Amino acid sequence: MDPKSLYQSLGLDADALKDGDLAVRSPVDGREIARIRTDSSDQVDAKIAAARQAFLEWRRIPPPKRGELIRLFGEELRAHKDQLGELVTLENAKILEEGKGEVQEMIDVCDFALGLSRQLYGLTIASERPGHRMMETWHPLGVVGVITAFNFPVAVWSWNFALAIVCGNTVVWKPSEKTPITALACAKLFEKAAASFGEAPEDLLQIVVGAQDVGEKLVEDRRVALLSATGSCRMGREVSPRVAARLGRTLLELGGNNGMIVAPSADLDMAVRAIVFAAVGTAGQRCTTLRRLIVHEDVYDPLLARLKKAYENVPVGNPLEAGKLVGPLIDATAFENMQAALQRASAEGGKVFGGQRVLQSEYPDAYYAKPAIVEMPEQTDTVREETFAPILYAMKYRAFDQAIAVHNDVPQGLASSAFTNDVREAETFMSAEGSDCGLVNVNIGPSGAEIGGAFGGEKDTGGGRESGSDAWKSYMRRATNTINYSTELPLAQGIRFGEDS
Ligand code: UN1
Repeated sequence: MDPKSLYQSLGLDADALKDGDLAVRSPVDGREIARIRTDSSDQVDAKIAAARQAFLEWRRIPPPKRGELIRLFGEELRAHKDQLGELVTLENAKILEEGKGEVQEMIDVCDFALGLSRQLYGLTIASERPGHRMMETWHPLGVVGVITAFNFPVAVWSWNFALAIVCGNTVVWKPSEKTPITALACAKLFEKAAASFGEAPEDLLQIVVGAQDVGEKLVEDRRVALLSATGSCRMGREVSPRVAARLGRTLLELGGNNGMIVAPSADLDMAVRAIVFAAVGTAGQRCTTLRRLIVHEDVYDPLLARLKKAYENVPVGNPLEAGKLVGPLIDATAFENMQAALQRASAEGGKVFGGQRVLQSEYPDAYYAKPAIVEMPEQTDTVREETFAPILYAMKYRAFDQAIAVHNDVPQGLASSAFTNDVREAETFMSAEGSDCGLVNVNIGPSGAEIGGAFGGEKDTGGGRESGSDAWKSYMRRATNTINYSTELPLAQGIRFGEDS
């Protein structure tokens, strides 16, 4: 579909997307596809105020009813899955299959949040005092600020949004300035859902468009009760202390440097498929992308030979065309960073396979690259760094505990996996002495997590958890209630205060 028809099919006013100050280019071919209006400081301020006002109303709506609004939003997403998926591809250049997969991830989290809206359970607690009862109640926080990255322009927002809304919050969303159109399309679909819901206050969702200064407004504003931010470790290091200084809450999803251990007992057919999907999928631009391969010396040569063959044949090209598995990098800077990392790795003794720019004459303003494998003599500083590109560093190991040590010897701690059919190795990898990551997989790759689990990681990855399990608790505040239904007033810890003993 041409961009204009695509915008219209999602309810966007195509003409209004022409006169803004922010030029949006499609990484598919580098062409300008829209001009979006950015928000001034005053506008951001007004949007936060509007979201705060809407919160005062929304928090009164019973959670299962709030779930109904998310159910309706999920229906809009189902009805527009193909169009929104295509817009994701146009704006971010992941292949269509993955663009639609991202929308499916949104639908899944809406279903999850709907169920959750009837399960915001608190504990009841045995009181030490007679005639007393204790319990926990969970209440909404207020305005949740959500800052998202270009690589999952809509799914990661939806994990935050669907949960935040059923928990009774309102949301101010700052999408990446590289992918604002998909955000505006999501807002339109949500508007439709809110219209059929009928009782939603306006301003439950506010979108703020702009660069770092807009994000900083959310960071500094005390009305933003929780700031959920996805991006680089560098960004997290800037954001976290500033929100902490105003004693606000953060939920951080930062960089990953995800590894896989391949043991001698591994099913190599499965391992090859898992590695290729996890390392080259989304052109290596997932935070869960496989970046480090730690292979037992007995299977290293056959595995590497098979991987190189697969890499040679992987179809790189226009992500809107059927049959392509790897689209371009997001922009020139991403390509330059990739080349610089390959050069550094090579200077550190790495043998580079692939990695060169392709399709340059066809797409002079887009950055298609062959995915690269770099065979490293050891884990060097370059390997310890996350480069957001399809580079897979391969290293050998001899003993499993050494493989775990190498695996954990990076600053980040997001996703990890081991391919092994040895139950001792598998269980050790998942034990306290094993992987130090937030996502620890056996016989599947590190990427492509389902929404039902809590998503996030440790160390420089920031410690946040989003999406499934009990991640909803980050979007609520807990009140501990003690109720006295007796006619006495006993004090806890048996204290007697001014009474005759
Ligand atoms: C991200 O790259 O920011 O597990 C999120 C995955 C996807 C989400 C990735 N479900 O790869």
